[in-house]
Amino acid sequence: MSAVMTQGAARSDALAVSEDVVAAKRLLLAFWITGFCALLVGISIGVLQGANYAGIDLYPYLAPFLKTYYQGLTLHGVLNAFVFTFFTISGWLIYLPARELKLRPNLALGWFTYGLMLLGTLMAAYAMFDNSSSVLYTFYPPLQGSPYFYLGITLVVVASLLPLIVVLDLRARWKRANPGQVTPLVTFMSASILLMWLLAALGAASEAVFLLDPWSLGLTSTIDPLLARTLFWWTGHPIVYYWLMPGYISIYALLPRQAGGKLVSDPLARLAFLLLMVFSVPVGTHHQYTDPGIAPVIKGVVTALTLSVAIPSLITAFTVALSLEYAGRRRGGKGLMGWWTALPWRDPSVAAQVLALVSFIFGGAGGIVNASWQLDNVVHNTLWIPAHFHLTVGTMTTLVFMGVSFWLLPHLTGRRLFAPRLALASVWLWFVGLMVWGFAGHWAGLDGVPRRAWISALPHAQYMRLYGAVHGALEVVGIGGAIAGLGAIAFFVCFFGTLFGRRDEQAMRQIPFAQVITGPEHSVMARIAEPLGLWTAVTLVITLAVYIPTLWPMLTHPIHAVGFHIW
Ligand code: HAS
Ligand code: CU
Repeated sequence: MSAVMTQGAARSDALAVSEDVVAAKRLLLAFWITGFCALLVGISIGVLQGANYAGIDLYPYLAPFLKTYYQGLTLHGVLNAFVFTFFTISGWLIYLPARELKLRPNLALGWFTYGLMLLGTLMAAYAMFDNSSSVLYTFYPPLQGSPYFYLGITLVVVASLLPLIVVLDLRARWKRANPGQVTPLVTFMSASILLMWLLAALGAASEAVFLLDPWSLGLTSTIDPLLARTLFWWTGHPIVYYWLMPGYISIYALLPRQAGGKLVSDPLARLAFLLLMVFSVPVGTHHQYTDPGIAPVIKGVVTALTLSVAIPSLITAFTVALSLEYAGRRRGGKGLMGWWTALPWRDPSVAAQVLALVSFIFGGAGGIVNASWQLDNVVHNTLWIPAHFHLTVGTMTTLVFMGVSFWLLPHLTGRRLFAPRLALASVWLWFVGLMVWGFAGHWAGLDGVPRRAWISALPHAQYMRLYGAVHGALEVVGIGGAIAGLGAIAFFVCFFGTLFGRRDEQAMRQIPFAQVITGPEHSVMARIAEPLGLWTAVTLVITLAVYIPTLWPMLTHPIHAVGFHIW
């Protein structure tokens, strides 16, 4: 399919020289290892969060490293949701298109991206570990953190935009050599993710540069919390698709091959990515249904647009399910569900990704509840919301990338996957742990247990008076977190065991680019999706049409709040 190299590509461009491949692999490995090291620290703290809800306060034992639950929660959110994702996704989105097109990526820019991201991460980490910036991963003002935190996050976001230049350059070179042809699928997907992310990042980048950075440096004395929140969510919603879609690349373009089949439709995959791009950027204010100062008509429009975002995921559900069914039947599966059991469940990489899809059915269903303005009033700011996002970013992003690691690390290092059975156990433990925590968290949320609350620090009698009725569900939250924690330990044993394990060139797997049943060659859909610049402009227009009336009253009636440090 799209992995076919062009005859006409300039010789100097071709990635045929194995040194270039080695250099590209080294770059991705650096991104991947750094991202997973952040995840390791982030997950370790996650177990404490689960215990907190079960009524067990472990923080007093962790002084002086961690002083409060809120410091732990800030580290947990920032390391998992930003650092892990930004590093792994940036490396992934540079490497895969380069290999698909067989072109040399701009490695200097790739390493510059890595360096800038690392610098930003170290600055933010310093500010989180010294407890000067326990402002949680949404950093809502007027909670105030140190300049290191905001400037660090600013650098990380700026760095995450640079892979766009690398991918657009690869695509342009390929198109020059292949006039009139549509972009190969993985490169199309990577470019659309990064273009969407460019528009998405405008919100948080403006919040950082115009509001948070000058305020934390003392150049301004007050801040507008509503304006800051709105700019944050401009980015904060589409960022979830920036986390989701790189996993979708694996689900669409690699998993069918790993499962023993083919992707049923390349044009449908393009349609899904196009819709995700167009619908995801304008809808950030669905995180602000309960905020004052946003007109009800805007909240209504955003509800409709948000529900539209589910369409590309439903397209994904059916396209991917059919591709998996095709794989299962080729492997001899018979009857209504025989294909399901015939999938290669012993392959930890396949199992991880299919289990991630299963959990995403529940994560996505919860998202549709959140999107519905009236229903969101019941669940907003309760434990339901973290339950929702542990069944989305905690699985569709994290579990898919865990599964990818099982072929990617041998591919990058030439070392054999360490303890494949333990790897399989790790993905099951992660899946079961997060499903248990997810169900119990949804339940406790419906019973009104707040999110982000240090409830285990309450005197026991008060804890029981407030949460006694739902204590059973809260204990299950803690148990789910502990099971997932065991899965993480098993996973990291395999991860580092592979990195430092036995060299085995035989184990060095190829990238499993899948073949397709229906390709893009004669597809009208593929042609419609191809002008990504045009679709970026359309998305910008829709985004501005929603955000200009949202932001205008805020800009003309500013709020001046002084900052405060707590915890
Ligand atoms: Fe969300 C809050 C709405 C998807 C992450 N979301 C959050 C937060 C995070 C997050 C982190 O409208 C909390 C932010 C905070 O801290 O305050 N979300 C949605 C909707 C979707 C959605 C409509 N969210 C995600 C994804 C995330 C993510 C993806 C991360 C990666 N979310 C909201 C809303 C809020 C929210 C409100 C604010 C709530 C509030 O009150 O604060 C949709 O995109 C979901 C569509 C998905 C589906 C599922 C499709 C199923 C598939 C699997 C198929 C299975 C197969 C296997 C093929 C409709 C693709 C075969 C199996 C067989 C058995 C055959
Ligand atoms: Cu959202």
